[in-house]
Amino acid sequence: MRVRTLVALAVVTTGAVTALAVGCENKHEANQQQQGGGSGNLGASASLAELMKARNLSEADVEAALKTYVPTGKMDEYYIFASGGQSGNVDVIGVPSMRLLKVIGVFTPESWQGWGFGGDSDKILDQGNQGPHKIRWADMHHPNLSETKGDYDGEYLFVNDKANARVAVVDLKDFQTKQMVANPLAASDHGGAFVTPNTEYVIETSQYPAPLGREYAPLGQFKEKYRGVAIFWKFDRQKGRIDKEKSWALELPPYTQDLADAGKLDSDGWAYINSFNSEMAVGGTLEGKPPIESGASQNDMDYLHVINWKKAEELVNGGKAKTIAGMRVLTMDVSGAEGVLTLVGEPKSPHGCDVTPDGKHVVVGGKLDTHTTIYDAAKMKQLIEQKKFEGKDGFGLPIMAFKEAIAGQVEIGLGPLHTVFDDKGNAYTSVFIESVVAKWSYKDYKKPVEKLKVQYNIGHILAAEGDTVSPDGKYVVAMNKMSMDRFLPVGPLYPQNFQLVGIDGEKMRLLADMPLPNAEPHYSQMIKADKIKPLKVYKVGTNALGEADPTRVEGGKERVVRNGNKVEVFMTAIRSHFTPDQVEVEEGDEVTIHLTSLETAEDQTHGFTIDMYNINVSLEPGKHENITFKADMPGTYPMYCTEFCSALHLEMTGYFLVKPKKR
Ligand code: RUQ
Ligand code: CUA
Repeated sequence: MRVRTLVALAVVTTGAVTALAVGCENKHEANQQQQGGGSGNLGASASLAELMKARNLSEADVEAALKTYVPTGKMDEYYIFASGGQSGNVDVIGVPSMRLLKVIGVFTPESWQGWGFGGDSDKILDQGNQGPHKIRWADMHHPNLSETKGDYDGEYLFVNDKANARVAVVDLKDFQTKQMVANPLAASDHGGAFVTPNTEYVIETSQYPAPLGREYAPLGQFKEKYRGVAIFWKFDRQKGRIDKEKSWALELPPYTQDLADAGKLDSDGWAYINSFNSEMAVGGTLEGKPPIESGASQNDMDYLHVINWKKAEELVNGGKAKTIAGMRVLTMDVSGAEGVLTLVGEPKSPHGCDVTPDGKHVVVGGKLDTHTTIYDAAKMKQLIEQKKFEGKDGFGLPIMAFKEAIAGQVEIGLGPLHTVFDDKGNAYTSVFIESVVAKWSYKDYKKPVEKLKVQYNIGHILAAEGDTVSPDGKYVVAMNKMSMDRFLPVGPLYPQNFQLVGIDGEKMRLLADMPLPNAEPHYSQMIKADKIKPLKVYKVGTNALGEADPTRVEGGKERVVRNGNKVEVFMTAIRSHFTPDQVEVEEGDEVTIHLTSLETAEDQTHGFTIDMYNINVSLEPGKHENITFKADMPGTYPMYCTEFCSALHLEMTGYFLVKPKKR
């Protein structure tokens, strides 16, 4: 409305309106712009109308632009942490500008950050190796921010890798990955990473069933040998690391577990995991059997897994678990009998599993169902306490009656998936097939009050602090799988499309499109910017783990130490030289360069590479790196700084000489 008036007025020309329209707080400046406009007495207001005409912009476009434009020198209000999908890394985006601020190297080497090219980050990437395989990619699905009392605290980010069953910990003090844990039990995961309300645990649930510990078993033994599993990774907040020793797991039936969420407030202590393919179809298309997708869609109901994790923790710590592949696992016979693991039906091929901000309900979508189903956490707790079940599944797990466990169902549309929440009791569900965001009230379970078309095939959705105990409202982002006619064509592989939606007005408003050229985002989270307090510089000598490195180098103490065929180079970097700048070793030597940046000024980054040795590290101010490699190629190799750090950046260089062995 404001803009409608504004644009109308703009044509009539008033300085004040111009000032508003150009986002300029200084009226005097705006008036000057008018005078310098060169269009006689038309003024900038008329120019705005002309500009709109020339660029074919509607009033709604102008309003959207004004709502999302962040002028130079001003900051965004929120951060989005988006999963980079198959890129294996995290995208950090500012809202409302939808500008990409950073890509955090996590599972995949990323050379700008020197992530995975010879420095200490290699050791972190190696923590994620599985068996003999150095895995260097990921199918990242669900970033989850650390929480305190169910609210984002801005300290850590956890992410999962669906393809190789791993979880990583990113420290938001420096936006760097600090740890990776490889799942010892499952070969794929999906229901993770989800944190409990005080980040006691990071939950990682398997996706495709397989024998625990990844043993071999023929598909004919699916029911007997194949299993799902949920790992509860214990997070040590003091250390900022997952403590593998204190972590444990729950054996699950071989249904395909999908998404998960932890209870909060009223439902704290509980976790919910949905599943599909309770038919346990395994395909066999060449043998004339139905393909998995149709075999998996026979039953009307799959199962929501309702987990009392506080009780499970007690049982595990009381010695009731069995050790499999080095992990304590509570088996189904114990967890079924003790009320730790209970099932309840959920409509066919569910997806999305989202606990409401008050912790009272769990919302589940359905890929092949038109409803969202709203489960009542308190009712389910009561049914479990009173052991009121309608039967057992094929693994002896108790099943609650669907009708008694739910609070209601809402007819949403075709293919409801994920749900997020605002501060007014509204839920926003991504509706894949219909390509809409459906807004509905999770208080009265009526039909959607509004649907907004998005472009196209929205998979995931996020809202400002939308899965905490106190969502902010304001923004929703539709994460769309397809973007056919939205961006300049770039060949047959299209970008994904993030669409920012304003939800503070009466109606939802589409505000901006952002192409995501960096693979398919799944889950993402949006956090208020002032909750994140990153370092500006490191304390000189800090390594990739965030510790004062024992081999950090002081200025003036640079040296080369030889011990047999082991050569240690203690090197420093400061504008605009490396000391030493000549290093000569013998072919076959094992070389370690301990390299400290002595810089203490903000944004004074250097890079360091030795040509042809696949070595590249990033030296943010104060950073220390340890680079170990074998000097196996005799020759003369320039080493140089890869970041344009000063006027003498090109001179920030030296030689690494490898003297050939006598033959
Ligand atoms: S979440 S299949 Cu809906 Cu991992 Cu993307
Ligand atoms: Cu240091 Cu360029």
